[in-house]
Amino acid sequence: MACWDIFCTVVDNYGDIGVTWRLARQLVAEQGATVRLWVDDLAALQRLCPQTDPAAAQQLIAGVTVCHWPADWPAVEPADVVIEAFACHLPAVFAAAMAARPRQPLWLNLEYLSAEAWVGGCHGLPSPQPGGLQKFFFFPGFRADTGGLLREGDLLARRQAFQADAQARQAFLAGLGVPPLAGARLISLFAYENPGLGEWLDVLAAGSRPTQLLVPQGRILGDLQRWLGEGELLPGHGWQRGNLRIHLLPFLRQEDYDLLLWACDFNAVRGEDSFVRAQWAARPLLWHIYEQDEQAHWDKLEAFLALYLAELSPAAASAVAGLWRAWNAGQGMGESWLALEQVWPQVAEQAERWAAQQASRPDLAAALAEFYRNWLSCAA
Ligand code: TRH
Repeated sequence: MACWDIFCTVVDNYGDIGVTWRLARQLVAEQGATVRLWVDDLAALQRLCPQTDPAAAQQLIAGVTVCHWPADWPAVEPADVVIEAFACHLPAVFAAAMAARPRQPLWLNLEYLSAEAWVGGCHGLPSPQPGGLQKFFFFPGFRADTGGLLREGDLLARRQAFQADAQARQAFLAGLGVPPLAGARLISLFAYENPGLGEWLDVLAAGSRPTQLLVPQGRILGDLQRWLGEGELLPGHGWQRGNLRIHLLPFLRQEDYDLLLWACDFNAVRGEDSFVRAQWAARPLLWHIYEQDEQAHWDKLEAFLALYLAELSPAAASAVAGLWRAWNAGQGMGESWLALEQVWPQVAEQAERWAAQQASRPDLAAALAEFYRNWLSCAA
């Protein structure tokens, strides 16, 4: 059974820890691996996984040994596979210990997710390191020439069962303090600050169909508060504006956030991990991409849209692209939301088709395990 070390520095937000925590659990549960997850900020993990003790140097959760990444690195024997997530820098002493190991470990740099075509050409490329160590770039992605997406083996079956079970959905929502509302459309909202929110909420409030908007605590609350014209917004509270009912939720456990995505008819998500999870929910979605220097995120956004919309009619593709561009530009949400409503059935069908297509490929944890096996057999 191979041992893996995964290193994660929490830059900001929750994507880095969200992805590595998910990967660590899946390697244990499905690949029979022994995993140590090194995290520099345990408080961030605690938000996703409340049983985390933020003060513990080491703790076992879901079969993963979660270790605090200390400023003073202790003497630690490196594992068989070492993953540095998102180009975080391994402690120099640890890298030296890797080089000194009788059988050197496989060293992988797990990169950020992108649908851009160049990713396939870089996936799996070696990057020579001092001391004879072998490091490789490992790219998640949507295309066949990448490492795929994180997806637990039973994820789609669990999602389908939940979505087919109206009682389970209702009980879950009731547990969040969200009562059923006849004929309402459910939307979840997780986003960065966005000046375009008000325009969207205006059309939802004025719409002929009731909408329930479920907002876990996060960076969008300032814009929501301004639109509502209220003081501090507290989880558990709700507001009615026209045909729009807004419910503020606490930040959920990562497993419960999946259920929220499955329960909703439309999900506004952000970053990397929630973006992928919303795709597995197989419902129409809206992506607020993480802003990058020199506006590089726009190329990423367009690359994804080109793939995601390829099988839609021009009218439906243009409605989705228009909405996503408006949201990321922070303007034009009113008109583009109304355009999306016109093509909703096609977009909903596409969301299901896309999830099934992506799920027909090997998942990221399986691809990593296979990469390691191949590397071992080449080294033998
Ligand atoms: O938090 P993010 O904005 O993370 C971002 C991105 O990953 C980005 O690519 C990266 O460069 C930047 O961080 C540093 O969005 P993301 O990736 O969706 O991560 C959020 C995590 O939080 C995800 O695992 C889902 C989880 N989550 C919960 O567990 N409960 C919740 O209530 C919500 C809203 C999210």
